[in-house]
Amino acid sequence: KKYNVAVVGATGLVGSEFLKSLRSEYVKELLPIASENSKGKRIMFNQKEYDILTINEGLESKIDVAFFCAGSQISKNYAREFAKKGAIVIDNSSYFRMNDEIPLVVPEVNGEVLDEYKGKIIANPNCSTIQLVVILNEIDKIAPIKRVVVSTYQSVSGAGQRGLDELIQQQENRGKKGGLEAKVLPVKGDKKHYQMFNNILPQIDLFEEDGYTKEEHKMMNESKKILKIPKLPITVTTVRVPITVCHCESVNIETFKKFSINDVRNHLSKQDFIEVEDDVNEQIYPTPLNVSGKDKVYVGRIRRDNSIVHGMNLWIVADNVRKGAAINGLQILEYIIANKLI
Ligand code: 11C
Repeated sequence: KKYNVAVVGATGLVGSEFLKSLRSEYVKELLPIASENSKGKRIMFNQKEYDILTINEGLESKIDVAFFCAGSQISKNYAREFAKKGAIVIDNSSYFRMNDEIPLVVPEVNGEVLDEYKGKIIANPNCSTIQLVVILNEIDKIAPIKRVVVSTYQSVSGAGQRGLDELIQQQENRGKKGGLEAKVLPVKGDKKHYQMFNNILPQIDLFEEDGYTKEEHKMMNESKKILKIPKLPITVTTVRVPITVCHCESVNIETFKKFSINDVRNHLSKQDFIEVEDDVNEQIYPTPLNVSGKDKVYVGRIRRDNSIVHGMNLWIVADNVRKGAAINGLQILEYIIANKLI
């Protein structure tokens, strides 16, 4: 069976990556949708050129499934409209994620929440959450998790095209007058902006009253929802580093019962959506340069935390634009097709 597939935000970082991997075998008609600024642009899919549509033009068409990756405001204004017209909406924004009625899905972790779902909107989690829960879910099967402490090292592509452009411009123009000027990072909507080149910024998104950022709240709240451990003690510090693609995470996990590091490594190695790169004798561990462009979640530096009774440390890396966004959205689409939920 084939479907009419719309991509809302088709010219953006995530939309482009989604179109690169969308398989033509289940696309009847592709509807690439973007803002008025992209009017007149065309995009390639399956060796064919497509005109970009505005969102209102899209709404007039028959759409079976729409992938929204144009930010929260667009999702807020239009996702329900698309759903009302009969489309299943896979939404990459944060807008619906914590809504109790809306499933928040990483298919290899909790795809089954879709099996009985009668609604039309499905939320795709935050990039840094996805790679974390893929690993935590497997650890929890070996030894139930008691507490998690995470520090992230996130690339500028997480801040969208403008964040990515800002780092690249600073790199290229750093010798020139004003070449290091910052207008976007750490976050477009905040009062101050700081140089990203040759720097590290312990702020991703806006601060909330408790001193944590929205990104930190997203990681804590979304992880609890996806793992179905609402009271999981988890604390997170999110940090922007001057690299273009991939998010890295240093993760400390305390468990309720004992485990062997070998069992952890073997179990993770057996999962086809995880790649274990872990041999310190050969200096093998995942890095952003090697993981960029890949679709699995990579893990290394798996070792015991000797400061507590049952604990471990590990290092998780994934391509935030692919597994962290576009590919996870595609996997949701493939899950609903495979399970005849569409
Ligand atoms: C970042 N994780 O790296 C953020 C971007 O909620 O989908 C993802 C924002 C979101 O800046």
